[in-house]
Amino acid sequence: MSLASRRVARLAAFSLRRSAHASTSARYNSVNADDIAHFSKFLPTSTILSTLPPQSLPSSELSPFNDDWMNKYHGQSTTVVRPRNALEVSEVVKRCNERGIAIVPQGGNTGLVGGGVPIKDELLINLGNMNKVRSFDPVSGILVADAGCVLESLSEYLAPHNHIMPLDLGAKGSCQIGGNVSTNAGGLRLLRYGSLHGSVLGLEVVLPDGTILDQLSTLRKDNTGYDLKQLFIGAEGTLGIVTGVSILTAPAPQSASNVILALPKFENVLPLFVQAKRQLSEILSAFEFFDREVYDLAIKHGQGRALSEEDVEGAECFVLMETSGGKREHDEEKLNQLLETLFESDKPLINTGVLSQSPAQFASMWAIREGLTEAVSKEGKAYKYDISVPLAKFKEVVDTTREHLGSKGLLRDDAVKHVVGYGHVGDGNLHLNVVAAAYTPEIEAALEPFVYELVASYKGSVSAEHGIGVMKTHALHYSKSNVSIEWMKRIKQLFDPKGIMNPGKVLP
Ligand code: FAD
Ligand code: 2HG
Ligand code: ZN
Repeated sequence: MSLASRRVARLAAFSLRRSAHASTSARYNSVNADDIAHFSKFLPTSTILSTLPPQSLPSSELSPFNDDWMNKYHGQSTTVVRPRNALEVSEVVKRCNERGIAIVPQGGNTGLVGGGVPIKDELLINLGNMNKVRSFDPVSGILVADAGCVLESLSEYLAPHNHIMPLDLGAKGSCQIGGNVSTNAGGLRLLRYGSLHGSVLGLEVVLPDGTILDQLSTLRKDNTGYDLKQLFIGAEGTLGIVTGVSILTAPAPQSASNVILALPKFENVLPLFVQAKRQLSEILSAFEFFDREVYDLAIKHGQGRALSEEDVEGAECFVLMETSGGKREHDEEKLNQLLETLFESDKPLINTGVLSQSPAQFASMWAIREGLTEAVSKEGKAYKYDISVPLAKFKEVVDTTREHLGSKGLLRDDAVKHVVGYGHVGDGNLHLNVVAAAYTPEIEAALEPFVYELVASYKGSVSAEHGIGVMKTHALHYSKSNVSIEWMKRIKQLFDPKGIMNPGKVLP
């Protein structure tokens, strides 16, 4: 593509985004005082927050709901409702459907693609008040919970029952299971327990006309026709509001260890992964990668305890490897054997390795990896590219992006401060983060579509696990064919003919 035609394509994408925003406000009605009065008939006053009369709250009180986690996307919603059960959600949605009011379903508001905050003044339906465990069967391990349960609180609920959630992520203290399902969140345990498309057994969903679709099955096997729940997993609130989740949890491992390995060069990550899989087989439960620059940011911003100078010297990148299994002696023996092989090799893949010696050290080593997102956001404004590319290309993507920004003269303290990479090697998922002093159109224009074209050249995905939200609607076509997008639109039209459910998100 010539430079001129690339520029035209970029302008077209930009104007598409603008027109999507413009039409969002034109097509929908705003919430008014009559709507608030209507909601007050079945919702307690404490569950309605509004800048409209009679409450007339200052808009700052709605900021935690209108502004996203990165402080990158800002809605102007006047009203947030926080229903306590599916019936209340249904009543709110029925009203919105009749009146043509657009809705944004919201969980813990930790999403990283702007999907959980309004574009304009859509009604926010926050699920935080739906936070009860409905049932847990210790024999099958099947948990049924309200969608607003915070992920970490579900893990705490399961601990005395010797079970764990099949997913874990750095945002666990705020994100909700309904938000996890709606983004099809991946996270740190996907290597072991697979994706939510496998572990979610059933859902309860309020559809855009207010109908409650009860598919809250607790069956592991159910081949009775189309599996509708799969459509809502990863739909980012565009097809309905998830109010209940049935999920298969896992027996808690009897032993777990982790080790941070320091590597002299990125090229060693892949042979190390192959070796780890071969020697650890069933006990390998995580294999996470982070480069040196982002490790330094984590330590600078107080995420986990720094490794010793000796351990990090000469390291280009790190791998955090976790093992978990059923018998401590057996697991330790396997891990020790792997470490011996690595250290005794003629051409060692690693410089050093730090093996956790206590539960506190185990947690601190995970804190480094889990704290990378927070460290990056403390350092500056992050442009986040959550991509699937072949493992061998992880470093090339980071380096090529850095060089490209350099060629535009943007690698300066007052523009782009860092270009870093980390992610889930076991899942082929790289988090390319470009950390800038501020979000500016100049940096965005340098990054997009550049990064998306790079990903497409590797036949990768522009969203491995965070979703599309509002950030990537214009980039969907890099990873989905026209036919796929057309059928996605038809499905959206079928469920939500008035287009009230999270407009401007996912679909271009
Ligand atoms: P929100 O941010 O509130 O919403 C996200 C999307 O889901 C929005 O489109 C919203 O409309 C929709 N939604 C929310 N709840 C519902 C519902 N009940 N019904 C219908 N739609 C709904 N993601 C990963 O995949 N892996 C990670 O490892 C990971 N780590 C993270 C670490 C940090 C520090 C942070 C800040 C984020 C991380 N994320 C990660 C992204 C994010 O946490 C996940 O996407 C999470 O699943 C979002 O849950 P939430 O409840 O905060 O949803
Ligand atoms: C992670 O793996 C999350 O830590 C967040 O998915 C990634 O900060 C990011 O870009
Ligand atoms: Zn991730």
